[in-house]
Amino acid sequence: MQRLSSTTLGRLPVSVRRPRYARADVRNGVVHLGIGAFHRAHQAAVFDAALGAGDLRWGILGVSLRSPGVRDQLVPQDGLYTMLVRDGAGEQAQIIGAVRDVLVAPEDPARVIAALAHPDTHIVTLTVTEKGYCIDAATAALDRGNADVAQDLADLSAPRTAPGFLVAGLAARHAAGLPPFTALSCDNLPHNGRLLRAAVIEMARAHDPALADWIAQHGAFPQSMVDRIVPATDPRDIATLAETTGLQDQGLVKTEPFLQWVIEDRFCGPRPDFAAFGVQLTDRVEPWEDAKLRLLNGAHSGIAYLGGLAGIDHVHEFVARADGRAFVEALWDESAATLTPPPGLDVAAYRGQLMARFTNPALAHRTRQIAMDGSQKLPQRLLAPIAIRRARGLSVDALALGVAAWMLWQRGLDEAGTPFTVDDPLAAVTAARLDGVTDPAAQVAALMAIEAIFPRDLAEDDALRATLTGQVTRLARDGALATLRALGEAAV
Ligand code: NAI
Ligand code: CS2
Repeated sequence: MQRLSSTTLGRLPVSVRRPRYARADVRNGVVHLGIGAFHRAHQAAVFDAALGAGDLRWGILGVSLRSPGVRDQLVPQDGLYTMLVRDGAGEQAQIIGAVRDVLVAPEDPARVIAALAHPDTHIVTLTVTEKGYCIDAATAALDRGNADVAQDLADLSAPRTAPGFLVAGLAARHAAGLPPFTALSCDNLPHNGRLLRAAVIEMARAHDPALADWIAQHGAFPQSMVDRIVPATDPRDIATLAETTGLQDQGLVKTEPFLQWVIEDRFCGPRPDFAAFGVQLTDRVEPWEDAKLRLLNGAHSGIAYLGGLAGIDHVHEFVARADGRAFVEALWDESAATLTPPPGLDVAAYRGQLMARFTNPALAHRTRQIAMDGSQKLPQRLLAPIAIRRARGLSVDALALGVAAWMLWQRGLDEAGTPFTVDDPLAAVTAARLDGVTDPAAQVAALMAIEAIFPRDLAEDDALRATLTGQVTRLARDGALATLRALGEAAV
């Protein structure tokens, strides 16, 4: 079967929306690091809208810092792919034309640096996952134990990390007398812009203090809150689309109608008229970030570990259960009390909207996908609200149950006894801590002592340790579903 491409595009059914702008005239104003599914269904859709409105500066050069997978999906298709927007009732297909090329950094790092240093490049967006920022959570500085970071600190001729590439690109711009680009983090990290800025300046300072000062003075690293649920594409999604269109699209992404992007309006160069495409520009992103990370993502992580242990494969199946919904609502009651909602956010309405989004069966969002990289996600999603509540003497039963389920998950065994690989950059650390430890109290203590995950206040909190030990004991003995039921009964 033929692939989707510029030459086959015309064969698609008329119902499929497609680029109406002259792709040949588009310039690459954006370099994107980490071209996974999320970028293609979120930022790329917004830049595509800017192109569609006639501002042809915002084509995207995608970069994979790791594998060639997305390049091999998109380049034979001239960068074109389908964005399938699904709610329970139906599906809308749109061809996104904003991505014009994809580079694989390890194959040709010099080309990536040249792209970053190109005069047309104004914005560098990133979705490199939480671990891609290479920050040691315990010190808030670059993780010098990471071999790729050590390599980039020593030599930037062929960078390996996202901060390394940004510094190499900025150094080339500085040398050429060009202004810096705006580096715009789109990962689910609190203060993502501030973290990225600190990582880049630390990396630059190791090479050239004058460069670090130039970046600090002239560069821009806006915070941004990003939201759209984009589950990993399933091969069956590709097969089903091919049956209806007659073309194979290996770059397909599927998502929900909802899209939110809140950006701190601090760019050091040109940007699209974001507000015209539904993006919120503000001077305070943190309250939006906190609400999203603690409510949406906090619930997601709780669902992922409890559901994963119980053999519930998808988010919508978890919230279809009365006890699953009750758990999510209990977690939200706890987390919502820790928020200072931004003007314009009605938390009750937001919660209702989130539950409706979780219920969307057409997304088939896998609990296993969300369970990945828990060590990087727990702090901002569950531990931050726990710390606030503990400091105020408030209960943390639902939030802690999410953490307890994560603790059991580290054993790599679900309740049916099926082993799985714990997919996490700290998996070897958690495995070593749990090695030979069978007593729940000792397991909880061993995991709470990991400084890169648990802040000291929490690690030394005896009452929290007791709560977690009780929950781990119960989860291991009765299973996740019975534990959830008990939580619901206790709340009545
Ligand atoms: P994905 O698995 O499709 O893509 C992940 C990308 O990150 C790939 O390009 C991969 O090569 C790169 N990457 C992974 N580890 C890296 C590292 N250590 N250094 C550099 N690059 C690395 O995942 P997806 O769905 O695109 O999500 C990526 C990130 O986007 C998430 O971690 C999250 O922070 C953010 N996000 C995702 C949402 C979603 O629903 N999928 C929604 C909101 C934010
Ligand atoms: C999810 C998020 O994979 C995960 O950890 O919680 O990627 C979630 O889908 C997005 O943040 C929604 O915006």
